[in-house]
Amino acid sequence: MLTNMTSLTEFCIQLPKVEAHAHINGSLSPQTLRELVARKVDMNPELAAFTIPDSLDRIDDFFALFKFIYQLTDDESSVAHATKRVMEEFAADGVRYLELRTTPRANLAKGMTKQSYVKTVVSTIQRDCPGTMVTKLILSIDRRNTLEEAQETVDLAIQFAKETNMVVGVDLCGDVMKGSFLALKPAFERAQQHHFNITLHFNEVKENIPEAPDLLSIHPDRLGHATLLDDLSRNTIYQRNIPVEICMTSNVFSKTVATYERHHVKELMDEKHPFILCTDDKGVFASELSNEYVLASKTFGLNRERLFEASFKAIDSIFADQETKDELKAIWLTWKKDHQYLFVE
Ligand code: 6MZ
Repeated sequence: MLTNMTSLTEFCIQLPKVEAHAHINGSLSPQTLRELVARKVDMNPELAAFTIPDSLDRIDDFFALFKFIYQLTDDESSVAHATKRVMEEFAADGVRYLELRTTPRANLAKGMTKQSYVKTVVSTIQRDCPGTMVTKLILSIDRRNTLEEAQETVDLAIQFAKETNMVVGVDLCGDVMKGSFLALKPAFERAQQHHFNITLHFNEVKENIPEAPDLLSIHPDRLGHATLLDDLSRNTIYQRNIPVEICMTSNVFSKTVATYERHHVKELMDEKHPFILCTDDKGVFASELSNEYVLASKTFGLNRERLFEASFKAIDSIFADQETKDELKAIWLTWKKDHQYLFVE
């Protein structure tokens, strides 16, 4: 009898995958954090004491972690190192198409402007992206930004999209309890006029529900999380077939979803609604993308065929043209043909 000795974990690592929701500074592995600390500990010994907690009481505690992490990526060379490592780790985990996202950040004391921050990320992608993977960039607008700051991010997206073909979208992220989307809406509308795809962190906590109609009013191309859906949001998302970026570990870790079993991806799967399994912040939440597939499999009983299907269908929701999607689909199908033995369970 044909038996398959490949574990589910190994299968999920080998499976070609799309990662579409990964914040650079949240994706720094313990090893990368150690490397970044080592570069700065002489100047700032306090950095050596920092550790990522095992769990968080509330999502608010998550945003506070970046006060530390941002000290490690406060100059261009550290940003380059972080970006390189994040790409290498995703590629080693079987990611074939990566949309990284990051919030342009300045630190004038070290000569870093928002523009040089983005330039550093873009040129690191150009120089160091592993050959097995394509990497694109989404620029994030933080909910705490002023409209002027948000417009500056759109300016950078326009500039770097012209200079390279790398910037494919604009995101709304940041502390879920702060800021207002309406104040930033003109920046997103301008990004759309320049043909950028838009993804918005959506309804992570119940306090976000009242502004959901404003977010949906700009017709986003994808939504991040979409954890708590009131009827209006649910109907709109289903009617417009808006793909959802799903981050199971992130949601359970930061307590916006009670348990894996109760995760809303189940409803999306039942409704055959488009979704992409993603990590969000694989460093903070200690979960590689392959692990998100393992979790989905174990929690909802998905066999290897269904895992392949989830990964394959995700290609339809990436921020790329049809030609790129078709090329990726061909890679996925060839991989499947060559690895049929891995599907025997
Ligand atoms: C909202 C999040 C997030 O941009 O500096 N970020 N925003 N919800 C989430 N879910 C838990 N996870 C990460 O990466 C870090 C930034 O990404 C946003 C936060 O604004 C955080 O400061 P970059 O590379």
